[in-house]
Amino acid sequence: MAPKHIGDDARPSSCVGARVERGDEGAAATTTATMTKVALILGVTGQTGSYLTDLLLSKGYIVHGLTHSTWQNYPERLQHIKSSPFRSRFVLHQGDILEFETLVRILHDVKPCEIYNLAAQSSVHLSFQQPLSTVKSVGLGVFNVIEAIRTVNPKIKLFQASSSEIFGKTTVFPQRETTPPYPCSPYANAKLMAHQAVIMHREAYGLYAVSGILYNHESSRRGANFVTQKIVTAAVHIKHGLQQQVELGNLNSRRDWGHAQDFVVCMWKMLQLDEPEDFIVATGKTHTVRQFVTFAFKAVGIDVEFQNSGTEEIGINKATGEVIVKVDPKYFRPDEPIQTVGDSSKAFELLQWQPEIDLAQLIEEMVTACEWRLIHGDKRTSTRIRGFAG
Ligand code: GDR
Repeated sequence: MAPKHIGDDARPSSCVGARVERGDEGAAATTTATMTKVALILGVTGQTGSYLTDLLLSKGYIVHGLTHSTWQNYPERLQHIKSSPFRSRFVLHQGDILEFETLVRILHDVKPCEIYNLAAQSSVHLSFQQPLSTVKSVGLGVFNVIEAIRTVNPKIKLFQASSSEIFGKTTVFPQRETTPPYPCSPYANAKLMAHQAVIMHREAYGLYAVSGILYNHESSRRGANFVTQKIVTAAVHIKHGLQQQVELGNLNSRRDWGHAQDFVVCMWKMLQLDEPEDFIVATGKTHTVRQFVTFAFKAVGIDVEFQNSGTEEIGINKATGEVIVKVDPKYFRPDEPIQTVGDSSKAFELLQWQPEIDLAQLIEEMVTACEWRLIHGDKRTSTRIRGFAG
C-alpha cells in the first residue's frame, strides 16, 4: 500500500538520542502527521542508507536516521537533503545499534512503522582483520534491534540487509532464496547469523521481519575502499595524469554488480507486503573484476590489454604501452566467493521489481561523478547524481 503523502512542511516527531539534528524547525507547521508513515533507517549515512532516505522522503515518509558517526552539520551523502524541499521530514540521531537503551528510547519517541537495518561494518576484507568487532556490529546488532522492537512495539516491520556473501563457496549458480549457505569470511558468518536470527524471530514471535539478500550494489556514492569506486577513481585519475597505476587483488573474482538506487526500491517493496518474505536482490548478471577494469578504463577513453597471469598479471594502456594495472597480493583475501550471481525472479513475481540501471550506466555515472568532483573539488556533487531528492 502506498503511503499517504503529506506536505513538505510537516513537523517530524520529536526524538531522543545522544544527539539530534532536525531538518528545519523554523519551516515546520502543524499537519496531520498521524497519517504519515514514519521510518527509521539504521546506518543512514552509508551509500544505501542515503538512497533509501531519498526514496522514502520522495514517498512522503518522515524519515529518522541513526548513525554512530559524528557529523558537522550534515554527513556528506546527506548534504543534498539540506537544500531539498523534504528537509523538514528528515531527522538525524546519533547512536549505536549495540546500545539497547538508545534504540528503545528512539523507538518509543519516534514510533516508526518501518525499520531498515543497514548499520554494520560492511567491508569483507576488513572483517578478516577485525573479526570480533565485525561479528558484533553485523551479527549481534540485529538481535538488539529485534529485542528493541519486541520491547516497544512488535508490530514494527523490520528490513534486515542480508548479503550474497552468505552463499560464499557455494557451487550453485545463480543463487536463490533456497540455496544453502556456505560463508567463507568473518563478515559472511556474521551476516548469516543475522539472517537466521530474522527467520527465527519471525517464526517464534510472528514478527514482520525480513531479509533482503543484497548482492553488490554500487553508485557514485560508494565508499573508496570498495573495488568499483577504487577502479573508477583510478581510471579518471590516470586519464588526467594524477595517478600512474592502480594495484588490485583478485581480478578473477566474479560479482553481480547492481545499482544501490535500484536496490532500495526492492527493500521498500519488501515491507509493503501483507506477509513477510525474504528475497534475493540481484541483477542476475556477473562480471569479473578484470572486466570491470576494462569497462571503467574504456569509459574514460583508455583501452587496457591484460598480460601474464596470477600475481604477475598487468594491464597495459594499449595506446602508450604504460603499465596502468598491477596485482598486489596484499589485496587478496584468505578466502572468498569465486562468483556471486543472484536469481531475483521471486522479487519480480511477488514485488514486480527488477533492476533498471545496467552496468554500463552505473560505470558512466560513477565516472561522471568522479570527473565532476575532480574539476569542482566538491564532494557533495556525487550525492546529486541519480538522487531522488535535492
Ligand atoms: P565485496 O565488495 O567484498 O564483494 O562486498 P568489494 O568491492 O570489496 O570486493 C569485490 C571483489 O573485488 C575483489 N577485489 C578487490 N576488492 C577491494 N575492495 N579492493 C581491491 O583492491 C580489490 N581487488 C580485487 C575482491 O576480492 C572481491 O572479490 C560488498 C560489500 O558491500 C558487502 O558489504 C556486501 O555484503 C557485498 O558486497 C554483497
